[in-house]
Amino acid sequence: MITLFHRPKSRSSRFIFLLEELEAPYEIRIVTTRSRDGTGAADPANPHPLGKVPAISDDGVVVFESAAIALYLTDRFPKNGLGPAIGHRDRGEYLSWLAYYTGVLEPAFISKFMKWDVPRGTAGWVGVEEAMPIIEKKLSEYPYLLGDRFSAADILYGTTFAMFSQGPLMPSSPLIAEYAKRVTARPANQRAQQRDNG
Ligand SMILES: N[C@@H](CCC(=O)N[C@@H](CS)C(=O)NCC(=O)O)C(=O)O
Repeated sequence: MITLFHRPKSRSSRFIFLLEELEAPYEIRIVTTRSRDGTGAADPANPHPLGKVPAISDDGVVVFESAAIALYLTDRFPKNGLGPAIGHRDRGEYLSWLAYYTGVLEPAFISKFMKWDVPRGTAGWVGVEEAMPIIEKKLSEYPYLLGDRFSAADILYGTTFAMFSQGPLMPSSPLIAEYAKRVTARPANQRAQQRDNG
């Protein structure tokens, strides 16, 4: 049984979406986290070493960091094909998009939000204007990041774009808006939203 350590309307919400897609047995444990305004506190019940969400426990095996959790869960529950297995041709692209999400895309958005210039050649990531076109190129040719196949990578990207595409952090793109809609309209996400409060 998977326990998801979760705070409503946070980065852990999309793991309810993923667990629903996977038809995995899971329970949700709501925890507190620190907030940007300095209020709130890390919850001693949360096994995440930084007190953040998401974290999961699989009968005591703890996994934290969104990309790692996505990979762990799609390997662990392969039935619905949400992640290509080891040896499958799409596996390399899948791992690349998962790592790109946390290693490049999130830092790019935060850099823009903070109005930091990304020191090209020093930072391991790039600015949003450079990070987005490779995603847009893929999605101009295919419905999903792995082509015709929906995967857990789309859950990370699609939910993030659904959140940011209306705001100033992302260049406006009908293609990305359509993709975000395609991902978030899935029935598993509708079920997930109903469970977001626990
Ligand atoms: N790199 C982490 C980021 C997790 C994260 O920052 N989560 C936020 C909620 S959206 C959080 O728990 N913030 C509380 C804190 O920073 O202590 C991941 O992708 O899983």
